[in-house]
Amino acid sequence: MAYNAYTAYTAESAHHAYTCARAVLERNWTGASTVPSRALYPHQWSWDSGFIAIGLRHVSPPRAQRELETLLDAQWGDGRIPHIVFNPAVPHQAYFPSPDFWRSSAAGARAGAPAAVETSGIVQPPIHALAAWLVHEADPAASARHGFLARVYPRLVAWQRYLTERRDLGGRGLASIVHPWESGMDNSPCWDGPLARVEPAASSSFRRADLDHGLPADRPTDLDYGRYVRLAEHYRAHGYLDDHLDGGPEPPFAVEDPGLNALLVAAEHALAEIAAALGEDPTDHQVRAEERTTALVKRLWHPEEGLFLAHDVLTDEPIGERSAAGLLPLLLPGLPREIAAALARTARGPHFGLGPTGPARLAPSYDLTGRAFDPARYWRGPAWFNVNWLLHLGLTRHGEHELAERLRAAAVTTAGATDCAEYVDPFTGRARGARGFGWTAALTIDLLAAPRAGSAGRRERAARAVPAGRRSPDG
Ligand code: 9WN
Repeated sequence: MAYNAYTAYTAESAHHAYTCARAVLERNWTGASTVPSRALYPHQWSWDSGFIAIGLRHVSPPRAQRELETLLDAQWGDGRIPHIVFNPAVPHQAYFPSPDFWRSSAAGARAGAPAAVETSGIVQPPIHALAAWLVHEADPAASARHGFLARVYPRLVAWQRYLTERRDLGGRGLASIVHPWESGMDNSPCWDGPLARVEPAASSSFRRADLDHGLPADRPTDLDYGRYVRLAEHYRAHGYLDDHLDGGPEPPFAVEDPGLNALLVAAEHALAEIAAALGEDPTDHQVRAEERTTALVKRLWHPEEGLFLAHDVLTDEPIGERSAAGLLPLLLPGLPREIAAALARTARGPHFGLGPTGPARLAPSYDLTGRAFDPARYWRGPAWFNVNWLLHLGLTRHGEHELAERLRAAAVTTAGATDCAEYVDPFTGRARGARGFGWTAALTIDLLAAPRAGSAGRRERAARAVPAGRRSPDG
């Protein structure tokens, strides 16, 4: 049977996936947060922690709160949430670029980098407000008793403001990334064009640590790394300031990514929910969510492609590569109905292959027919669980239940069969990258708990999916 013919998983495969995912979450927990991978990524990552908290809430809501608050403790004065928070107990050679590369507390002082902790200087997509809201919803009474939302709300608002004000580099109502890592989809072919203009740092000037743990065929190339290093050095040399609209230097890379901007609008909706739960007026957030949905559609929607495309701010041109990021605006409740329907058609079509007879088991990160497609290499084709989780949520929101259920079933069985791999071949589900990966584990638990279309309420479903007695005593 073709994998995409799955519409459900067996109780046995659900149990196996759950057991494996729980074990990963325990193994990767440091006491204050969760590492994405013990070997490859031994620090705290920003969007990883958001996804991890979304799964942890089913295991232990207090631990999920802690995950997010540890991250927020490293927030900069200008509102940015750094993409890595370094664990000082981990030796520098364990991960590159290490704290002595970023030098955040010194180089980032003018932008408000914290003095007590070392971080990177760039950011990742803003999943955090949605994560905070979902964590709250897992146990609203305990969350209210501990003042969780009241503590995180002002910080999440400052983060939103950083992205919408400091990072609107194109002046078009959208946030820009200044480094490919900020998209979270590091070596997506979408960045090849804008990156080609960046002179790479010599590969002899740095030592990659990722190849100590990952296969070169699964990872970005040395040439990509040279460019990543050059861009980060450039940003660092300017104090990580985002001031080019106020006369500062123009960034050598500035792109509007539909994935990050979709999450930014989803964050505004989540902030509205949080404000209302705190007894505040949510109207401003609701208005901004609407305005940003309009900007996203106006600037990045390409009807002839049936997809949102990234936009190069420096050349003011769309980037003609099809990435799964272009499907993520499905997350937005206010997306016009015909656009949501077109996105679902694109997901089922030849570029993403998710139709009933299509070749893909899970949504690939990049166009199956694209010039740069590679089923093994990182964000150039493999399927990632966070992207598939976001698509599951978006498809469900727009009534595309059949496809959403197929993604859920494929994600759960694939995670269980691969020891929660970092990413997988989109056709075969063969494991790639790290095993025991944090967000794969967490999102598997969340998918097991998510309500099915037309089924009983979420809590009832969650109680059935997450075996009794599995919640931690503190949860
Ligand atoms: C650079 C931690 C992170 C994820 C990213 C993923 C990868 C880092 C790397 O790992 O990026 O940030 O070293 O390759 O691309 O999405 O957050 O899991």
